[in-house]
Amino acid sequence: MISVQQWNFFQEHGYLIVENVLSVQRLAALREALEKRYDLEGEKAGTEGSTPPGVRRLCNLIGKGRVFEELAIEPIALEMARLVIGEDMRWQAMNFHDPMPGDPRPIQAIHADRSFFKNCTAYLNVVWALDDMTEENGATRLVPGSHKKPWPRDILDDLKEAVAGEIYATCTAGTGIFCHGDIWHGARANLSKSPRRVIHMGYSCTNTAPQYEIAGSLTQDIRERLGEHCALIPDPLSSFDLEKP
Ligand SMILES: O=C(O)CCC(=O)C(=O)O
Repeated sequence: MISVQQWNFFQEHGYLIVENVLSVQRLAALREALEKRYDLEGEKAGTEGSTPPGVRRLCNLIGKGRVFEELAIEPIALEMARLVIGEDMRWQAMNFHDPMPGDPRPIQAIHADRSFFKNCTAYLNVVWALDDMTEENGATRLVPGSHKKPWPRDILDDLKEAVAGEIYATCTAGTGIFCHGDIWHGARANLSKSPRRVIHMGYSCTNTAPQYEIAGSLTQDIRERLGEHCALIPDPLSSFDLEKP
């Protein structure tokens, strides 16, 4: 349950870090499922979305295993998404992001997620830390309070350098980092020798197209298990106008 203090913090700063959400067992199951899936997908891994150099990526994870399905309906994430977006909200994406240890290339430009999605009026990105996140291994950078400013894409050009006021979301494995759709943030390179794996999960308003075909990827069995959570499934991609305005 999100406390009033946590909600006020999120509104003021544009992010909230909640530690100890995922148990040790759950973390182990998620890591194992991701490794198996990564091997299974081989060269196709991440291709439904983006495949940045030096990053092991998997996309559209919701229908790719029970552990992912369960993470997509994690109560604290749904509670937070409903506070940010409203009752009528949808899944927008679920991606695995693993910058390879020692590879300096995977520094993401600072960005605000909502700026990428046409007609999107409300967005929440939940970054689930599957390993401890440290300054050295590339804890996500965040610019507190920037969700109240214009979007980086309007004013910055592919900015990979440090931004004034940025902090690193250092935390323990099992933490949920809740990011307002307008907060300036970015993934960083992992300059340590061990993995720094996250899953990021996007929730959006109903106007927002999913990042790839989610509805068509969910089988009848999955839908039966999801029950009332099927209300979170976005409309098929084909029903959205994806042309630029
Ligand atoms: O891997 C991370 O640090 C999070 C990246 C992220 O939130 C994003 O790509 O929007």
